[in-house]
Amino acid sequence: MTITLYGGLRSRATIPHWYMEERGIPYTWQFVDMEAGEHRRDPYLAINPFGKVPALVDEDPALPGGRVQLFESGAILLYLAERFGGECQTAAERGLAQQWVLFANATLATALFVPSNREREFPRLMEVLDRKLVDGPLMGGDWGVADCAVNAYLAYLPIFFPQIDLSPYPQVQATIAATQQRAAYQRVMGQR
Ligand SMILES: N[C@@H](CCC(=O)N[C@@H](CS)C(=O)NCC(=O)O)C(=O)O
Repeated sequence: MTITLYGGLRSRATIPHWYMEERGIPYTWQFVDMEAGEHRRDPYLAINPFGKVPALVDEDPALPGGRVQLFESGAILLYLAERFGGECQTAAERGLAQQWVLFANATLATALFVPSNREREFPRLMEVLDRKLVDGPLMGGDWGVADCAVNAYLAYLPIFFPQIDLSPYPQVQATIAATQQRAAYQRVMGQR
């Protein structure tokens, strides 16, 4: 079995990369030089025709056709969680994991990275998350795919938006600090 994760510097590839490090999933990291435009030409377009990172290829004779090829960080995360992470084993677990991964990638990411949304949506989401995070991991139990998806975006805040005042959200601040302390997160971010 060979798993290859394709990603660039300071890209969303850090999210599945972090998950694989947390779970001890063996993988090969394939750097895509986005500054040189490698993501927008072959051979990378054969991996993701939309020319975006991350993408993942899982090659295993036991898989139909011998391989699974995926783009979209959320799809990659959910695949890894089910196949290697021991998560998403029931419809209920799968539904909750999908809820949080989609929340992170659609709702939270849009509130952060679309400037016109930031003023209106960001405080609204942060207030609710700040209360929710008091309860610990988002799906209960131990750290998992839902925490990876949401906390990765929270930890982007001091990197991409250091000007945003997070003091009204102490639990969000504590979650970011806890993420930054995780050895697997440090290994991934230290390479960027
Ligand atoms: N929703 C996608 C977003 C992918 C995405 O926009 N990736 C950026 C890097 S973070 C990219 O490849 N940008 C290059 C481009 O659009 O040309 C995901 O979560 O994987």
